[in-house]
Amino acid sequence: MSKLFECIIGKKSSYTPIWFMRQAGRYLPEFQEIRKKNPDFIKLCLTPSLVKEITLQPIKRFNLDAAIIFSDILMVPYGLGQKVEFKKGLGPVLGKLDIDLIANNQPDKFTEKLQSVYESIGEVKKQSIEKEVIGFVGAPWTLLVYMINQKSPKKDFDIRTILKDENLTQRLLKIIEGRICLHIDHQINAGADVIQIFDSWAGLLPKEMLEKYCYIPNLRIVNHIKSKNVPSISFPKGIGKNYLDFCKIVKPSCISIDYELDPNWVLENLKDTPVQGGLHPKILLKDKKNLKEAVERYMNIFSDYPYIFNLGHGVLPETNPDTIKFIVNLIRERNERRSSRN
Ligand code: 1CP
Repeated sequence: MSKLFECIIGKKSSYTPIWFMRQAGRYLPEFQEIRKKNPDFIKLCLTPSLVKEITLQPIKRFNLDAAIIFSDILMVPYGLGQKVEFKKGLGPVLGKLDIDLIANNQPDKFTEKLQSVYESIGEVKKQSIEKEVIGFVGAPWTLLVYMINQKSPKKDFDIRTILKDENLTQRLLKIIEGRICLHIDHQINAGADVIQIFDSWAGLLPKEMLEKYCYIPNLRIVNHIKSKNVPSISFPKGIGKNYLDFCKIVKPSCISIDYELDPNWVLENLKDTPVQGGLHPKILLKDKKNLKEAVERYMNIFSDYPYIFNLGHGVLPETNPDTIKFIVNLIRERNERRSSRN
C-alpha cells in the first residue's frame, strides 16, 4: 500500500505524501508546447498518448506521490451531449443547455464519447504502477453551475438565475449525479486508485442552501465511491467553517481544505478526517523565505496527523516550476529527518 493511500485511510506516518492540484498543465513549459500544437482542448483530453504524456510530466520532473489524470470536470457535460469549448482568455464556454436532449442521453453513448479518458487511465496505470493514480469528477452543484451558466461563474454570477426553474434544476441534478457515478465507475475500472471530487463553486451557495446543493449531492457521490471500496477526497471550496458540517454529513475519506481556512481551526474541528492541502497558491509566487515558512507552518500543525501536502487550490499558471521542486525538496527532507529519528 502506498503512503498516500495509507494517509487517506487515516494512518499516521512520518512520511507526508505530496502532490499538487492542477499539477499537470498550465505552468509547465513542456505542457505549453503540446498545448500549442493542439488547439482543441477536448480533443487533447481524448488523445490517450498525449494525456499519458501530460499526466506524467509533473511526475517525471518532481517525483510526486500521485498522478492526477489530465482531463477536465467538464468532460461530463461533454459526454452528456452539451457543447463544450475552451477559448483562450475566456476559459470554458458551453453550448445552450437542451434538457430534453440531455435526458435522452444513453449511458452507452456517454461511455463511448469518453472511452479515451478511461483508456488513458489504463495507460498511465501501466506506466507508473508504483504511483497512486487519481481520477476525478466535478460535484453535481459545480457541474450544474457550468451547464446552466454556460461559462465560468467567476464574473457576473447570479444564483437566482441559475435556480429560477426548480423543475429543471432537479431534473438536471439527477441526470448529472447518474453520469458522475458512471464516470467514476469507468475510471475505477480503468485503474484509478482514488477519486477526488471538486466542488469548486460550493462557495457560491448561501449557508441555507448548502445542505440541498452541496452536502447531500456530495454524500451520494461519496457513498457511491465507498460502495466500490475506493477512497475519496472531497474539495468543497469556499464554504468556510461549514467544512465542519460537510465532514459530519458527507464523511469523505479525506478532506481537501482551501486557503481560506485556518489550519489550526481545521486541526481542532475536523480531527476525525484525514486532511489534504491548504497552502495559498499565491504564496508560491513570493520569495523562498516566506514560502518556506508557510510550508513549515502547515507541516508543523499537521505533523502528528494523517496529512497530504497540497495547495488550497490549483497551481497558478504563473508559478515557476522550480518553486514546485523547492517545496517537494522541503517535504522530502523533512520526511527523511523524521524517518531517521524513528
Ligand atoms: O493537474 C491538472 O491540471 C489535471 C487536469 C485538470 C483538472 C483536475 C484540468 C485540466 N482541469 C481540472 C479540474 C477542473 N476544471 C476544475 C476543478 C479544479 C479547480 O477548481 O481548479 C474546474 C473548476 C475546471 C473547469 C475549467 N477547465 C477551468 C476553470 C474555469 C473557471 O471557471 O475559472 C478552466 C480554465 C478549464 C480548462 C483547463 N482544464 C485543465 C487545463 C490544463 C485547462 C486549461 C486549458 C488551456 O490550456 O486552455
